[in-house]
Amino acid sequence: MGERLYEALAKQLLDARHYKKPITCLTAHHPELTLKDAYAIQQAVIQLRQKNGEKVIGYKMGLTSKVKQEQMQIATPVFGILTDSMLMGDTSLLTFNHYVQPKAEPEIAFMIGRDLFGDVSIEEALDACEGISIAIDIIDSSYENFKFSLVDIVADDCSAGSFLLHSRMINPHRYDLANLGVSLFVNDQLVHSGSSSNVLGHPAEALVMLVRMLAERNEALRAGTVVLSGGMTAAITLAPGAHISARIEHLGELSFLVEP
Ligand code: OOG
Ligand code: MG
Repeated sequence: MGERLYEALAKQLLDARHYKKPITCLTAHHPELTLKDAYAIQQAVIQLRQKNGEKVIGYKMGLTSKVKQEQMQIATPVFGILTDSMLMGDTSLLTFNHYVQPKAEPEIAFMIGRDLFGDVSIEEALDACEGISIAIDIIDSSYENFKFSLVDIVADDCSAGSFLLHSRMINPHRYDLANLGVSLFVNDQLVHSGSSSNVLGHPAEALVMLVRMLAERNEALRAGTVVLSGGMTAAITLAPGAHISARIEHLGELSFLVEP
């Protein structure tokens, strides 16, 4: 596999998002693609975004909980890369036609205050955090019907669409994060509930796992980046006019409106 093919496939993925025209999975045409190729295509997607002026600000972990793994039928945790254009501002109004097929899921965000590298414990990972907050991951997919294989999802930057962060950061040691109640509401109706323990037994395990995955490429997780834990409930499909809100015990509530 060469750089040229990675870039051509990355362009197809970004065009699908841009023109709101989902494509068939890359692996349907290129069954030979490996997971390593998939991360290289993801890199190419990010490089194209950077050429458009976007800046990398963090990472998202994906498929870190059983509920998400079962919903997507893929049991391997993965990571994607977040850019500044994905961070939703304070308006909390989501423009539906900016997305192909958006969905939302509650997550925990970790704000990294010190570089992390290699094998770290949960305690070391949390010590390196400046703060944590409740987040909502707005996933979107370049693929028809939001259906894909492991290789396809990694190439598509882990379905990164947008994300919301609560402005209130909490000291990561203030509460035991292992078992916080999580709820997701649509128009004030409870749709999904779960626990922070759904993410790998403890949400900071997602951070530990990311640091290990980056170390395999000889990269550190840098201070100043933000990391999303991965969804703690199944995702919900967004429809125009829907009011979505997520609550995590102790961390607060975050909500947005899908433009009618
Ligand atoms: C894959 C992205 C996974 C998560 O939190 O598990 C993800 C998908 O469900 O489209 O963001
Ligand atoms: Mg997610």
